[in-house]
Amino acid sequence: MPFPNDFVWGAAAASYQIEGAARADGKGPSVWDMFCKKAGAVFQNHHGDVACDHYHRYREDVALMQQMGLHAYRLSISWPRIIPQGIGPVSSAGLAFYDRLIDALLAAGIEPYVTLFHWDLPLALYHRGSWLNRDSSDWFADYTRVVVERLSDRVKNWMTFNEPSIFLGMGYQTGIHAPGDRLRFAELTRAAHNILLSHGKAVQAIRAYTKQSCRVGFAPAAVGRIPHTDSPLDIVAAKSVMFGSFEKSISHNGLWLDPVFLGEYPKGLLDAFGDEGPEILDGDMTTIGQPLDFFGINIYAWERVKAKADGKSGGELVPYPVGYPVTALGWPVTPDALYWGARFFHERYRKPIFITENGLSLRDLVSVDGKVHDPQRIDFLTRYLAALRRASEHGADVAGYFQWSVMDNFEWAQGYRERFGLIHVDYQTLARTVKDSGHFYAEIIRKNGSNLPDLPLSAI
Ligand code: IFM
Repeated sequence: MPFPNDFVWGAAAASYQIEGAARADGKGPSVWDMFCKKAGAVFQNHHGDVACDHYHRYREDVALMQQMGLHAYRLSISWPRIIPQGIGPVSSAGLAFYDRLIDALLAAGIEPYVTLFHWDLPLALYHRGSWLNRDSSDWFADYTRVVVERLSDRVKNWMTFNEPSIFLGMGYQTGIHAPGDRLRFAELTRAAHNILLSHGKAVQAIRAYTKQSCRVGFAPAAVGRIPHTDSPLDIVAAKSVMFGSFEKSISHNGLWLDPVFLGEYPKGLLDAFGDEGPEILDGDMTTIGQPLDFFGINIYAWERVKAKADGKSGGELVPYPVGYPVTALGWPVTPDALYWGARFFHERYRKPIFITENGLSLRDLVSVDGKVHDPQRIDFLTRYLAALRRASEHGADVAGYFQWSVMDNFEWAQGYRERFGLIHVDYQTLARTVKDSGHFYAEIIRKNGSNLPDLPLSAI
């Protein structure tokens, strides 16, 4: 069976990872501009000052997207490009860039899917306490209003946050990402609650200021588990790890997904937090639980679990065997994560599912024939998309897929070492080359996935 006729085939990227032009046209600094200046914080001290120079080369990039036949492009807006100090004066030059980009996309027949926050917090707001400050939700709602007032005559699909559990965990708990903090647990739950409030207020702002009917979603990462077999016991074990088994962790799905889609934190999670949980004021959960139109989810590598031998709830980890395929980053290749992810999240939250990110890093290079041969990415796409199609056949409402990433880019603390793109970028010359996988993806799009092999789950 093919994908649904209106299935959205897309690719994604994010502002700091590709735009460059870090100080152009009055853009303010972000926490990432600051973090990259700390010696040793990023691989070989790489930074996003130039990145792919998408800010100046967006026309060429949009033309390549069009050649690949993308239906949609998921971009993020740089908050400090729009409001250099995070609050206060708005930069018309910053808004004008996104005007140009969106106009170019629409002229190429590509639908923009806009994420409002993909990690480049204005540095000035970090100095005001960032997400620890409850006012952050008003700052974010105000920024959202400015963007929506300007772009919503053309943008019909919005997402608030990208992977809040990751930017909070890596930026404020382990300090591996910007801003490089290591907060106490109670501060982390306070920040999480403020991020969720920011999400809710942004959804309200989008609905209040949009100039046309639009769809609003969220693009979290999630804790995901693949059942070791499709036996009911292993399936229950996987779900129990994902949605029950509460522990004192800021990654738990109960912290990020249940409040947004079900309007409450699970009691078991608040119990696990004890007196280190967030302060919840009257009305907060209603604000956070604003109705959404779709469930976006970023899925890469998931662990595998089986039912516990003693029959207790939760699951037992089944390690991947020696020699199991991994990407350049060492992430296991686990295509059936797309199958179970689409099914589990659809069953629990009852919203159309968009895979808002999925992809892999490889050590790609331009060969002597001038092409970029990346058979492993082709194999990855084949397996993951075959699994996603099976989820759709088995009843999950799968509405779209965004490959991460449309082009090689700045992979945060890993700098430019990791190449995730369908398009290769030469960081010396900034030349772009569509990889073999980009041509392959174009063919999948053209055929709406009917050229994918019919792989049984066990063979994926
Ligand atoms: O590059 C990142 C992206 O910014 C967020 N999701 C995961 C990708 C690969 O690590």
